[in-house]
Amino acid sequence: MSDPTQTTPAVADPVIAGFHPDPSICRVGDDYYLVCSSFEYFPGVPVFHSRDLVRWTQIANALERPSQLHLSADTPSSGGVYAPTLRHHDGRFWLIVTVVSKGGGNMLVTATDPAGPWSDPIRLPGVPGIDPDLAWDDDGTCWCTFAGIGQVRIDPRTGETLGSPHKLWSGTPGAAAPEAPHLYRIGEYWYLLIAEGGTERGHGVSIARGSAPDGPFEPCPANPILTHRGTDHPVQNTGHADLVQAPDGTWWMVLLGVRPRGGTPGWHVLGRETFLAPVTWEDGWPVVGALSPGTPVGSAAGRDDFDLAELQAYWISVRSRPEDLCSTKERAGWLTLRARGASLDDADVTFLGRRQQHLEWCARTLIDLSQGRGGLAVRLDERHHYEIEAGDGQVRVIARIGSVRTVVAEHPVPAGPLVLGVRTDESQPPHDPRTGPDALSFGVETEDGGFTVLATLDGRYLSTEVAGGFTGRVIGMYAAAGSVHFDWFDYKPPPFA
Ligand code: 6LW
Repeated sequence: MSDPTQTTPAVADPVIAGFHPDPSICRVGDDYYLVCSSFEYFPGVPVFHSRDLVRWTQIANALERPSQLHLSADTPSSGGVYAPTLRHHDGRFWLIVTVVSKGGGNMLVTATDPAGPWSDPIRLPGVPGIDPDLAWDDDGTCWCTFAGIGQVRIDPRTGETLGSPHKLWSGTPGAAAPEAPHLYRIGEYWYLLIAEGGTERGHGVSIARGSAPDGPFEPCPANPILTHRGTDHPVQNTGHADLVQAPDGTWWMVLLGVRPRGGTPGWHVLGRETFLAPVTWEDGWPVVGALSPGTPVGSAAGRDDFDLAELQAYWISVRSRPEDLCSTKERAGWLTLRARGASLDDADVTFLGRRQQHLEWCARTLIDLSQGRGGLAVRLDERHHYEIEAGDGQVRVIARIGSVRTVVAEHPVPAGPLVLGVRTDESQPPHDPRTGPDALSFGVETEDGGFTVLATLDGRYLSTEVAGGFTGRVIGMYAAAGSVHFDWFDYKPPPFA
């Protein structure tokens, strides 16, 4: 048992903070591009750009049209879009991904500009499983490698499989879940990088090499080449990696990791985030260095006044985003959400949110309830969310934890627009082992700019260790009845005033 009086060491920073797992990276000239999984959210597959591997800007979502991504209403939370691979070949970007949803499966989209537009999907019905990878041989043969670890040749222009899938490698004997394969030609070898041990605390990265893309492969004697299992490192669950070479010849790994906080067993609330590590080579095997210092701030802190006709790329909705239910065009300068589902418990809730990217943060929104009821929510999934909801002259804080749904606080409010807010409770010491990972205070802003807290809730119930699944917290606005208008949404790290 760990010593409960021991406090958690200082955290290391990701390069892309918040729920941005399963990173896949490629470089073209001086430009790096990176994509992540997006699960039940729409649009899907955020695309990032960087020149230095540390500072990343989101430039698109690859799956942003209903013709590219249809997530049926019965797509469970943590179903949907899994583990893309991004490659540049023959003057085009190729993105292959699994959509875990009715009518989904493995598919690929292409673009000449990673900022879009991306093509409609080419389906790959003959590619089984999840985590597909793409690699090309010198003669143009395209190898698709998938979790398990298996492989099949494909024609990426038609989606046809050429021959039957064959088993490639099972990873370290006895290790769970060999997955996330990436195949590379580096020097005289073909390298097969995989994740194993499961995407939880046992996660790690292993590698094998051979002289042909379809094996046989010889495992690295130093496997796993990366894992934080059983260590006191503040970043845990490290795995699901991809390699890239910089223009100066140095090698780098992007990988996912989580930042658990609080007492035992530790809760992480931001989902799996993207980290960076340097790679050197010894005897033809990669050696992964300590995680690089990342950037302390995520991509998109700040205020959105909803003055643009199109929503910014970081906004995501649950499963779909029909324009007649979610638009900045209906009332200029405002976001209008029209209710479909009646609450965040419903699969078809009208919701627009952004990933939580900071450990301490505050979000506020100015809401006009003259035509409906709605609010501000922190969502992990349908069964795990907290929200502050207003309408009919009342404001209430609601907590949904597993099968339990309860109104925690209720208060009358005067008619007219209202500022709703949620913030991490700064009075809670974040590294106190007796507490959860954080505490969230929900309230309303007073006329003089003060903040009246209606309820403070333990953040552990909106963590992956409680809720399960592959995602992280998303903070946003929703409509519960009628039409609800939002003048602005502000999200930022401290100071809150
Ligand atoms: C993904 C698998 C994994 O498909 O988690 O961490 C799964 N690795 O490779 C969901 O992201």
